[in-house]
Amino acid sequence: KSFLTYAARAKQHPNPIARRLLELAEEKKSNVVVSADLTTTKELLYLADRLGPYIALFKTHIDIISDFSNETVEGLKSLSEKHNFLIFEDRKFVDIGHTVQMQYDGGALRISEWAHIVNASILAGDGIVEALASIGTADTVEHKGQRGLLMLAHMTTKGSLATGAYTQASIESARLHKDFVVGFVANHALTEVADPTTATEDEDFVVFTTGVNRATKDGPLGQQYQTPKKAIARGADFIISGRGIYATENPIETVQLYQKEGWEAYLDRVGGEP
Ligand code: UP6
Repeated sequence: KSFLTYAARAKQHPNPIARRLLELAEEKKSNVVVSADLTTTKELLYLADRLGPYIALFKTHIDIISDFSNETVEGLKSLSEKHNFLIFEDRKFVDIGHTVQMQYDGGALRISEWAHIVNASILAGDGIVEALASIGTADTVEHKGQRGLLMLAHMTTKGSLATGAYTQASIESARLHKDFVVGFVANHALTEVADPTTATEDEDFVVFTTGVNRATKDGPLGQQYQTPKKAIARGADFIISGRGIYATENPIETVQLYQKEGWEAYLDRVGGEP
């Protein structure tokens, strides 16, 4: 769990994408990530345009878009520039290295071309990170090595097996690839399972917490929620919320509430003035 400000962390972070994200969080006073689980290009881009000013990161599940095309990609890219947010494709890569390379680079969805951040599970071992890093850190014209990875260290659902040795392996793998791994998708800060004897001083993994909802009631199909305030108190640096924001009557008002609550909880943690 970090008690430093985003600005202080941005200055010393070794990872270029982490630096950009921490800088823009400070600039926009937002640690909100909207999980845009919508199924058409029009809805996706409309949400990104309306909520863009209030968020740090826009999370997609691009394979649920029924009419994915070049327009989807160009729209996301231009809205990311217009509103200064980064894009996180929640692809949860999990296959062997050779396969994930093809899924990440090219294919129908061209994820490496437009997603600043993707995530992966350590289920298949550390080779997956090496495989994705060989694409994400490549100096191609499209992204000039400006890509980052999050390790899916926990899951929010009831009965999740992403615990114990699995979570520990996610941390160890992250440590081996600091130039590419930005941090973790985790329900809380991971220092309690990290081995402090191997943690180095320059280590600063960014924690992203899903399952954030101001209504504490858990969702259907095993989804479990915590409030923005609680998530940040437990070590989240960025809070990820989907239905809690986009499925409300007025998503702009709602995202502003999440922004305010998330920012105040962050200030409480770092001991800053509002
Ligand atoms: N997500 C979780 N839990 C995890 C990992 N990822 O909920 O452990 C993702 C889901 C969804 C979003 O794939 O896109 O976060 C949660 O949406 P919600 O806020 O509408 O429940």
